[in-house]
Amino acid sequence: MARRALITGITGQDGAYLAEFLLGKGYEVHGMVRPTTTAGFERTDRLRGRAQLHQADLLDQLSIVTLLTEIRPHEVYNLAAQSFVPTSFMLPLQTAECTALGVTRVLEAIRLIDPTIRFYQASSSEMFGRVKEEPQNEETGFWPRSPYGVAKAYGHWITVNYRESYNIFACSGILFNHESPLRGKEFVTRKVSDAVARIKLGLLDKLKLGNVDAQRDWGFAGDYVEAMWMMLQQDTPGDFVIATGIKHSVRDLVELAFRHVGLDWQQYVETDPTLLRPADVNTLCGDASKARAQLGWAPKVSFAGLVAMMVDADLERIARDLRREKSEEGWHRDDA
Ligand code: NAP
Ligand code: F7E
Repeated sequence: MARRALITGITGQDGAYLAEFLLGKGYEVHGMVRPTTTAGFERTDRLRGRAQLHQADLLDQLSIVTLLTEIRPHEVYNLAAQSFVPTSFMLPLQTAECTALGVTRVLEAIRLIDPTIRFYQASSSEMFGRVKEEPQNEETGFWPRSPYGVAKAYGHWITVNYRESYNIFACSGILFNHESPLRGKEFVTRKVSDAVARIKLGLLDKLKLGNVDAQRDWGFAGDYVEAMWMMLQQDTPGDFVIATGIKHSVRDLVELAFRHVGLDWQQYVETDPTLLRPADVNTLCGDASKARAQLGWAPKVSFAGLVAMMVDADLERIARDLRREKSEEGWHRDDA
């Protein structure tokens, strides 16, 4: 009998990659979708007929209880969150309700319905915030710098607490930034790849950015979802940092992305103070030695490979949309 997995946040970037990965492993995949989804179904369309989608909301305890009762999954991957840091400054309470308390709601449902369900919590390097040491590992203390980071720190500790209190197989994956062509366009890597493609195709002339000195440890989402699954296949649950161990600045990212299409970034990029955050995380770099040793996990895609993949995907997508628009215009002219 196939193992059943429930993914909250299946309409997000990681949800799409994880669903595909689990289907490849022979899982029966179920996804939780908010009736008021903001991400929409663009990423889940390709899963049609292969993954089953169900309506529920992390803000609504009974909807989660009902869902677990219906599906009775063997594994739950809690990827749903309000995950954009600037929005968390604007909506700190909504972020706390979803990104922090939402974790407890899922854990409570597991405790009530079936405490043998294995649980993965999508924790974040944003918990390290104003870093206490470099690189950061599972023992590094937290100093979150945004309502999002604070909410994720709560989610991490409640996961540890349910493991220690109720013996639930609960793992916290402390994932550093991971990106892909499916990344939301509000995040800096995709904002850059989309703008570079538009500039190259003559559709845009400027790209406005905030803190270009910020440094991140960026990896490929496809590599990172594999680590989530690996954590739940262990004999004992634990917490793991997932990262490449290499950091780059936003400036490096921009330079590389423009160079990939033969352009000089300095002619197109402007800084905009309105894009600065009330408090930013200036540097992050992870030490994934534990994951490498215990899970046998290692990233496969390099930073340069990731940037090229994202710019090429946006170039292809935008050029395709342009061709479609032109051919539709042609149809309309013929009709007139
Ligand atoms: P994402 O693209 O922003 O996806 C977030 C998902 O959460 C969406 O499917 C969204 O669905 C859903 N969601 C939001 N509020 C919800 C609610 N109240 N109830 C149910 N679903 C809700 O994020 P991602 O990049 O895939 O990241 C996945 C998880 O990993 C998130 O928890 C994120 O915080 C965490 N994380 C991400 C990274 C990274 O670099 N990508 C690193 C560390 C940790 P709708 O809006 O469509 O309803
Ligand atoms: O910003 C700087 C910005 O929004 C990265 C989420 O997935 O990863 C993500 O959070 C850096 C920051 O990601 C712009 O100030 C400069 O220092 O792409 P980001 P993030 O805030 O690191 C973590 C691990 C998560 O868990 C989160 O869910 O880039 N930056 N100029 C900019 N950032 C954005 N978005 N837009 C700019 O124009």
